[in-house]
Amino acid sequence: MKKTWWKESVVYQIYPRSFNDSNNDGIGDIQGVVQKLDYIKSLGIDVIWLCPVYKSPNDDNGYDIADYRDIMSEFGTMADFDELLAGIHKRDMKLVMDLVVNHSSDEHAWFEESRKSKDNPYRDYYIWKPGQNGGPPNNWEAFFGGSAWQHDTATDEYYLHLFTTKQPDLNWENPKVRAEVNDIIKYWFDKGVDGFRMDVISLISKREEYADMVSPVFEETIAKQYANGPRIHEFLKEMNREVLSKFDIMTVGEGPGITLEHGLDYVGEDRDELNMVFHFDHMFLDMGDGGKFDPIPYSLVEFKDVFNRWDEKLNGKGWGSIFLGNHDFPRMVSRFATDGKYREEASKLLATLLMTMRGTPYVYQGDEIGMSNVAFESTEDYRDVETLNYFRQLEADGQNPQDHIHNAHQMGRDNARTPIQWSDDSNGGFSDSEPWIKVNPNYTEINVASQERDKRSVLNYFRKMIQFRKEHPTLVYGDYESIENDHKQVYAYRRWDEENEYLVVLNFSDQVVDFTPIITGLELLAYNYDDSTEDLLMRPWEAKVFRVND
Ligand code: TEU
Ligand code: CA
Repeated sequence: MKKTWWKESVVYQIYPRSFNDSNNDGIGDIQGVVQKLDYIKSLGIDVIWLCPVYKSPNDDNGYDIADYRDIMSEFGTMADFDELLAGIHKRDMKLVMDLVVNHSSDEHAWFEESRKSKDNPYRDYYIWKPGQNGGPPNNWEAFFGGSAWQHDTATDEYYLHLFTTKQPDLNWENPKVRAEVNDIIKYWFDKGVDGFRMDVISLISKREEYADMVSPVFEETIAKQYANGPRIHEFLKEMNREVLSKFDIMTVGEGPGITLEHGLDYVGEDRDELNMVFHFDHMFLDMGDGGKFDPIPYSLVEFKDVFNRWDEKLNGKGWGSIFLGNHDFPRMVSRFATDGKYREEASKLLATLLMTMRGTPYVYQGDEIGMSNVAFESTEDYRDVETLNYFRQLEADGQNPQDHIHNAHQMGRDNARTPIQWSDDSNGGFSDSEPWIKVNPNYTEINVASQERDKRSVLNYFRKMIQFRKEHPTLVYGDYESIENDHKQVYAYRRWDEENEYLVVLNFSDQVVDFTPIITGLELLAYNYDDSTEDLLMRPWEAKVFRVND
């Protein structure tokens, strides 16, 4: 595979609203990130992915953009942004922005024009349809509940919004829209930005027949009717040709519906589309037919299968991204491991996984200190529009949302959006004022300051493993093969090239497991307990990385 910087990088994702508040108004901001650049650098991070900081009315925390060339006033100014970018580059890191162009805000000037009249020059920037039988044009549902169509009185037509009513979908069939998007991308590249994470890019090409949803399972509707539309690859190739290919940047497309079947179409090295995608195969394992708030159990074997199948599919042909959490999902340690007695060991085990797989690792803010899910007592404490819509829907169905709050505890997006726990000061050192969302009460126990002082902390283990990946390039480019696939507690895999071979053994359980693979000549290089031995009697959530000598 071609060698390039973004394959060798470790990415750190910042959700700015929850990262660090520099002016004590309770909301994280750009200067808050500037203040922490040395901290991020100290982790060994190469690339920062910054979630949206553009002007936005914040219906979906910045994923509803009102001006693609301006900064959200709560976050600061363009001068703050320029300072941030310079500070990142000065430290030899790169900055990737979020590109949210499946939809804009309904407060974007384009939409304000578009809704005025049927012959407005911006009408075709969005997707408008007449109603049918006194209702919406079809039965499509939005990701966050309710119809995906909103009636607008000015012209008595409906507009499509796959997310909230304040996130109207852009009409990519219109070449003017595509040219606008290319201009936006170019604007940020000209400023020196190093790439884009592309929000729900899998959804931009619509199936023009707008046929009714047939499956009661939303995940199937996404895959068959919303995602991977007929012109998606034409659009991405055009974007690549017009702008992406002219800069030394990285791209990672996010996408519900990007399954194994479609992955390579987006990232194949011969495709000239995107560098990487975030697929959701492991992120949807614990979701039942009713979606995220209908959680179901899953097994380690299924989890391993996802990674195995994707690695095999991309092998030699395209590059993967390795992530276990982001701002849309629960905390990785609570979800894929355990946040009980073994929370620290488990966080370190997941760090070991992230840094030893093939593909670019993405670390979500706070995971480097082992932050865990939060269980707010009251529905009033929740802020995320998806969770709030879920509560509203329950109420509309005659139920008491409070009786279902455990689903928000387990699956809600706010789990990942509580403020970063910098210290045991009030509000976790995030802000002097009351934060926009409550701090996880465990900040007195889990915080950056105390972990800085403890050389055995999760934080220092993350640093060590990031360093470890860099010292062993075989972990970046080498082959991957999982062994003992049917083992229910242990995830073990080999990584190798012509010169080196490694074996990674991860005990995903609360039990001691006697794991005896057929491999000999093992030399222990890294481990997550304070001391360790070469044997494979794996303690709970123990992780070991060996060199395999022949
Ligand atoms: O997320 C897209 C997406 O598919 C998520 O909505 C995810 O499926 C959901 O959280 C799981 O229930 C992106 C952004 O990451 C998210 O924050 C935005 O809300 C969304 O797009 C709309 O822009
Ligand atoms: Ca602030």
